[in-house]
Amino acid sequence: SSVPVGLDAFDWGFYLEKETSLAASVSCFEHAPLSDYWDDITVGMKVEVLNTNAVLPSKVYWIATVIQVAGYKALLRYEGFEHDSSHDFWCSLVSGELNPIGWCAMTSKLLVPPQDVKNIPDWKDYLMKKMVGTTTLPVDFNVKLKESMKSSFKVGMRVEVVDPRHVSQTRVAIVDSIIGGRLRLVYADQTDVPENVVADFWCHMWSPLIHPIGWSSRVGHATKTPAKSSEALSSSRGNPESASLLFKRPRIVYMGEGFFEERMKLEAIDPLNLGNICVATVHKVLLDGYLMVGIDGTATNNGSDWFCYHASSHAILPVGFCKKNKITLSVPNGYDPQTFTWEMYLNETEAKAAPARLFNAGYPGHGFSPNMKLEAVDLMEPRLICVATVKRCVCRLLLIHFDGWDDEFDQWVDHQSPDIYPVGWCTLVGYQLQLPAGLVDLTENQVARNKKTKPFV
Ligand code: MLZ
Repeated sequence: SSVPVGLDAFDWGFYLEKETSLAASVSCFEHAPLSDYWDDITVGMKVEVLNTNAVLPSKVYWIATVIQVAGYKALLRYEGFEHDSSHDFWCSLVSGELNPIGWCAMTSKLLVPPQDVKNIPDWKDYLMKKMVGTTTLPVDFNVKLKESMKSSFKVGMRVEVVDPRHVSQTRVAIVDSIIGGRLRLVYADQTDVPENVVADFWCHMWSPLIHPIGWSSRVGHATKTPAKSSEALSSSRGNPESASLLFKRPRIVYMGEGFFEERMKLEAIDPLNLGNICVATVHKVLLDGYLMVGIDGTATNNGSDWFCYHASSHAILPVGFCKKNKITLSVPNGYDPQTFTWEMYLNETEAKAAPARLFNAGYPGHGFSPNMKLEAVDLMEPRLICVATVKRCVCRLLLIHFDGWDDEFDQWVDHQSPDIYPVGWCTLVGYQLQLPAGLVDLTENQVARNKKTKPFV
């Protein structure tokens, strides 16, 4: 699959209005550029921006106020329009088009008021009053933006990545391209894929699915042995390993007495169906706090669908979690969800529940709430980043719904997942955003149409 670029920016502003939704704030996304600085971006702040409400041969600028912030986008109103919202416009805060107050003076640009504002006799006096006590963009905003877009991974580096077709093992892959901290990984060994196809995988550099070379053998995880004759061996000579420092480390867990044990039962997000939280078993305890977990009652009984979760992962949950949080627990085949009880099941299987204290339940809170919009990776097809909505928040977990798609596509993710992004992120990094299903045609037409006509009715 090719690199998904080339875009007509989705009109998030119109869409949010139509859906009467808010966008989750950039500050909710720790891994997103400028996340740490987003508290400086507030409604009411003033900026200098191109004045499109002017008929002059050269470019002129004007002061505008931020009326609303939605992810990386801001709704702006030129100074002078007061309560008249009819000229409001959406603009990206990170496209370089917005400048701090004083920028025009410093760069000898002309500030010219909008031609449709006619009732202000003394602009100087008006502005003096309006500017009292207001804030503007930090002067180093664009410098910080550039800095926070840097990635420590480099094209050509080798990593170990979970094999999506055989989730209990990892395989070696080479970083082929990097967009916004997301890596396109191409498997080193392509001998098991059809000719003319390049098997690849997309994930964020902080994804729990990727590891430094040597990780699998160190912790005791299965790994795909490359075909002897494959190019993998020769190409590995030219490709440096990525230093383990680059990877997100899971928090340290103490594996002494009273840790997870084989055969212990728990609830776990199904790695192949991320909308389901299932009855599950610890099948193996690896080193460094990693566990091989299997969903109970699945067709394959050979361990090929066991999945590696770290003990601190959001994806494993104590017995009773679903009941407590009014989530439908997916029970093993042959059991009735209506009558299933853990007590009975533990009895029947002669197993113990993993003690609740072993799970990473604590979290300091987050800024997400239901109905907020965002851009989210479809983890079942991780090349795709889609228009999405937070449907539920349960402790650390968010249930992500993909707009226009059936609930079957919903996915539980951690609030700190590197696979969810603020509104406007795709445009910022230059990645294709998947539009809500069913909206595609409308949006294509809209590009050709005058921006101010209502596209979604
Ligand atoms: N090939 C898949 C794509 C689904 C993508 C959904 N993203 C939310 C299908 O059409 O089923």
